[in-house]
Amino acid sequence: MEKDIPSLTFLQKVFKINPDLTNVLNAIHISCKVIQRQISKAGIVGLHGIIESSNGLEQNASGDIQKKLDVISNEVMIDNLIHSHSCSILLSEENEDEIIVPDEFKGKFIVAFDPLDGSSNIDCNVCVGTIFAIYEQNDIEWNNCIDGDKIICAGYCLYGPATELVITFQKGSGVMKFTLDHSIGEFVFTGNIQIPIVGKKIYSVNESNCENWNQNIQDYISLFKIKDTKYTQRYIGSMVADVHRTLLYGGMFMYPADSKNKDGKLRIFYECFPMARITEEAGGLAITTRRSPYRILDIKPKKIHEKTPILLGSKDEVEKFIA
Ligand code: FDP
Repeated sequence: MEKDIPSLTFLQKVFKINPDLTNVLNAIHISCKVIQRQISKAGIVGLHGIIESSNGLEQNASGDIQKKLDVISNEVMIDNLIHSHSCSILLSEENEDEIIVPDEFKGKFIVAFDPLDGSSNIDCNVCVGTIFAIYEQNDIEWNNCIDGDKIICAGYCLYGPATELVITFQKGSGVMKFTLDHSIGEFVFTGNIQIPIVGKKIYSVNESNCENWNQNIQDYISLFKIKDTKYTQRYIGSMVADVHRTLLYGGMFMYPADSKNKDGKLRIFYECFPMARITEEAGGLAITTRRSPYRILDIKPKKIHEKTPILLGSKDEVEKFIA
């Protein structure tokens, strides 16, 4: 049965919480709508596949093969954020260096984003997402303003059976979920997210790497496979989708280091920081899986595309690793 009470739209809600951020979030949520449209028609208009040039396959700053939709999504985000007149610096997964917003469009916010995360899933119509974190530039050196605990807003948009935008603001603001209502073309508020205390028993990791893991990671994962503990494994291979499930159902998601990828695979500024901030705000934990684990948000990254091993999810599951 359809409910007839109108829900607050994304911008109405955002404006109430932090009016200062309205322009930036307007740019982000419009970008998400555009990206969603591009994804949904990609198979029809030939937007699947990778970018090939005379030099061979195009790669982004992190060495990933670029898909057509990676490039389109990046352009959409950059264009909308620059024209919001509210940003000073943009850090994108797809760009080697920081993007300095021209003076005539300059504002005070720094936005770090992955325009299309999980894009290796795109051609087979599996969930992908956009991830972002916003900081205020209050120092001339932009990297002095970027710190896990200085995030003023973090969120992601999941392009799945429904398009959902999940966002959090300052500590204590909670994690809000908005769903794109195609009948009105708006994201409407569909509830707050809190990781369930007694969640489903799910572990999520790319186990094909297990031979290359350190012993501590192997020991931890083996806890989920003990007979009769009733754990099940779910791994989509799109961080946004795997984290979204973890927030809603409970359990854990990890991308640890291995002998080939000493720092894991996921990037700090635009993947791990925003997801860690959201997870903590939803009542969970997000840590590195180094020998002495510590909070993701306490990492002090030095380079834009720096990576870290990560474990996040329900407190009890993450605490098993710490123990
Ligand atoms: P993708 O390469 O498809 O863009 O950071 C990128 C990411 O996806 C994450 O979204 C995902 O969690 C991870 O890589 C999957 O990596 P594996 O294929 O190595 O499991």
